[in-house]
Amino acid sequence: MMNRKKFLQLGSMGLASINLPSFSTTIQKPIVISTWDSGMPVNAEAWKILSANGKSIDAVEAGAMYIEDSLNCCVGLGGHPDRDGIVTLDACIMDEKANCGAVGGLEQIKHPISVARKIMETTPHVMLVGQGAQQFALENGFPKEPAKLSEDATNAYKKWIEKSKYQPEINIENKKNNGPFAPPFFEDGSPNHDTMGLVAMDTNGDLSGAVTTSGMAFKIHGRVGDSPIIGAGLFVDNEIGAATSSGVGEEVIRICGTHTVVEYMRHGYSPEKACKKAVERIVNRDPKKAATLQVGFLAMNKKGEYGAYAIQKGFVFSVKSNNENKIHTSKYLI
Ligand code: SD4
Repeated sequence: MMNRKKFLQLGSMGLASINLPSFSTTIQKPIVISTWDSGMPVNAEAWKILSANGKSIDAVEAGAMYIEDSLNCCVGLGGHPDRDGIVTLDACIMDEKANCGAVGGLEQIKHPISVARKIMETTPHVMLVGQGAQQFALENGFPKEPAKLSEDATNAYKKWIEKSKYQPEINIENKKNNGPFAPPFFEDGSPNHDTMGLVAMDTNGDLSGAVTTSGMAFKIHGRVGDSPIIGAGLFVDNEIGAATSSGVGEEVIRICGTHTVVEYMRHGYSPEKACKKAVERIVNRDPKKAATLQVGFLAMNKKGEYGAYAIQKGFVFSVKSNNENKIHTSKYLI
């Protein structure tokens, strides 16, 4: 007959054997993931910090700054203007301790991501917008610079102003450019995604994220999307994982998108499945409307596993770790 001591011994062996696989699971770190194929050089910039055992918060800021510097892209002062022809920038940043900072509708400042970080580190607030955000930036030594609309952005704006039709469509691929890695385009061929979201885990296992954008092209002046809103465009929970988004911000805000993704991961879903569940929330609410727009989520969990999901075809994301450096195509729902 089995005595109590033997039972307990067996029991503990049983438990050990159940727990073993998770102890032996290798955590992929450091690692950085970012939205779109334009995330490749962004990841490379973040990697310089991550591979030198730097902190994920520094890595994501450096990645976001890189794309803000590159005026050929649709992010930063070279981005698409609003309907009044003014470039307004949104950004946010969040670290492993849930410290976060954000700016909305910031004009004539090259690095909104660094202003967001400054707000996070030096004020009791999370978000500053418009004039107040600019004033804060200037007072903190960020130089004022005029927007430098890229050629693409200028042409797209000139084309748009002809009809001034307020019907923004984001990130839906032009049928003519539907190769697996073709970026989404406006009718005239210019790229129509304007957002860089990235999430990184450093060698310490700490997660951070950053998002920077010129927002939806030709938006109403003053409009702020999901990108600088913590829980919509970005959310980091260092116990669980982190997520970012791209696409029509209004739809992301309606479901607190990235917070929702992280909560699905908390309940055991993989990053890809968690992103899919969030996309389903948007689509199920209004399938007809969802068919006309794009939203993509990108997420990472604490094991360094990552995944994405979008409403439509065309969302791609970039990954850099010790094992890979490549662009992935996101799965999509409709
Ligand atoms: C916004 N989500 O302002 C952003 C736009 C975007 O690729 O992601 N563009 O709604």
